[in-house]
Order: sequence, then structure tokens, then C-alpha cells
Amino acid sequence: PQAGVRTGDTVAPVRGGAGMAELLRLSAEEFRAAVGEDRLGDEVLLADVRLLPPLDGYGEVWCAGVTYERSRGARMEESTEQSVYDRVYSAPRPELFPKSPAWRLVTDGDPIGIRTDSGHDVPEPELAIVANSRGEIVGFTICNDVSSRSIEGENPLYIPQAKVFAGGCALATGIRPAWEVADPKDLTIDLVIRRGEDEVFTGTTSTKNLVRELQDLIDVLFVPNEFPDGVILATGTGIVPELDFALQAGDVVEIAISEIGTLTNTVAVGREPF
Ligand code: DO4
Ligand code: MG
Repeated sequence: PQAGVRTGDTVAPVRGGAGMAELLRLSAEEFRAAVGEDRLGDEVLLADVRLLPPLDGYGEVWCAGVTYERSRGARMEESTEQSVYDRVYSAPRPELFPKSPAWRLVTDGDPIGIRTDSGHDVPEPELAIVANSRGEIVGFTICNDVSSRSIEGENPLYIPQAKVFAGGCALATGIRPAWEVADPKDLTIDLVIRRGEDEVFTGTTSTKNLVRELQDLIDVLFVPNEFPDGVILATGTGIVPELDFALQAGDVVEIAISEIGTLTNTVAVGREPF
């Protein structure tokens, strides 16, 4: 596996065969230079490569939670413990939780998983920040923080089980470099869920509604932690279906974030052996 720069339907490898971990050990300035046109190898057709999630080595995905009013409202509706969600929305310290090591990620076109012991599951379409080992924001991608509402709603102490399971964390295949995104707090996030021929859910929001500052979230994450191969931090969902909607096997979940890209996955129940 190696990192490359995608343009249209071709991709050019970063010279020296660097993977994402190596790129995310560089400073933001060095990272930008490393993916510059003059540092790339020969282009190959996208059709001839397999695109992987944009994180490897010791990279980790973390998530922020309850960062949109809609998320606060939906959690208060589903939970037996409403006040924790109400308080964390406006507390100085954000909710941050570990979601996936690099090796457990899935990407565009792979199945996403829901648990056999859940029963009420939803996708969470989130803008995700890509930070290097120094805590500098170098890019953005899309994360689907697939979640069990029934397990989370039963007791907030069950959140790790509601959030971490096979196929529960999907990332888009690429990252959009930070210097190409004029205002990451002004992006449109769209979610469409298809069941057979039907669109069974559509929702839209803007990152304008995100109550936290992106660099603040990264700074809190880096206070006690090192991320030697970089980290991707999903910034929370602003789209939550009503309580009567639950994912089913075979549903196709499509997320689009303006200027960033798309992420499409089909739902599978339980884990598949590799
Ligand atoms: O507190 C539970 C998780 C919240 C979350 O994942 C979100 O708001 O996106
Ligand atoms: Mg989430």
C-alpha cells in the first residue's frame, strides 16, 4: 500500500512509496511539499488500483459527539440518561471517544456492519479532520460513525459497545488537502439511505451548525495523547433519523460532503470472516 495523489481517473504515487503514516509524520508544510506535482511518480489508472482508507500503521480514528443541536436532541430522546447529553453539548470539554484503529476500518464500497445484538442502528455522516503527528490539520475526509441507538440509549456506559464493532467505522477513500478547502465550517453534508428501489431516508445539514471549533477538538485530543502516525477525528453528526427509522441488511448508505467527496456502503449484519 502506498499514498498517491488522485486527479480525475488517475492516481500518481508519492515518490519513495510512502504510506499515510509516513506522510502524517511530516509537518504540514513538508506534507504539502511531499504531495506536490514535482514529487509524484507515474500516473496509473484508478481502475487498476484498489483504493484503501486514508490511514495506516498506528493511525487511529476518534470521534467527537454531541456537537450539533440535532445530535443533542436525538440522544436526549433515545437515552435513559438525558442530562449527560444536554450538559456535554455546552461543556468546555467536548465528548471524544476512540472509534477504530487503522486496521479495522472499511472504506468506500465495502460493507458496513451492524451488530446482531442491537436492533436499532443508524449511520452517522460526519466531516472528519485529518491531523498529523504534531496536531496540525492537513486535510479532511468523510467518516460514517455507524452506531447502535438501542445499546447507547440503554445506558451511556455502553457507548463503546454502541460504537466499536466490525464494519462500524467507514472512511472515504481519499482526503482533501486542507489548503484546498476554503471554509471547513461551511460545507454541506447529505445523507441518502436506499432500500431496494426506495429512498427510505434523506437528510442534510451544514458544518456551520457544528458548535465546536475544529482546531479546539484536535487540541483537546492531543493534550494527553501521542499519534505517531496521525489521527482522523470525526466531528459528530448533525443528521439523525427519527426514532422509527433503523438500518436493515442490504440498505445502501450514501454520504456526500461538498468539496470533500462521497462515501457509499451497503449494510451487513454481523461480522464476516476475513
Ligand atoms: O454520545 C454519543 C455519541 C455522539 C455522536 O457520535 C455524535 O454526536 O455524532
Ligand atoms: Mg457520531
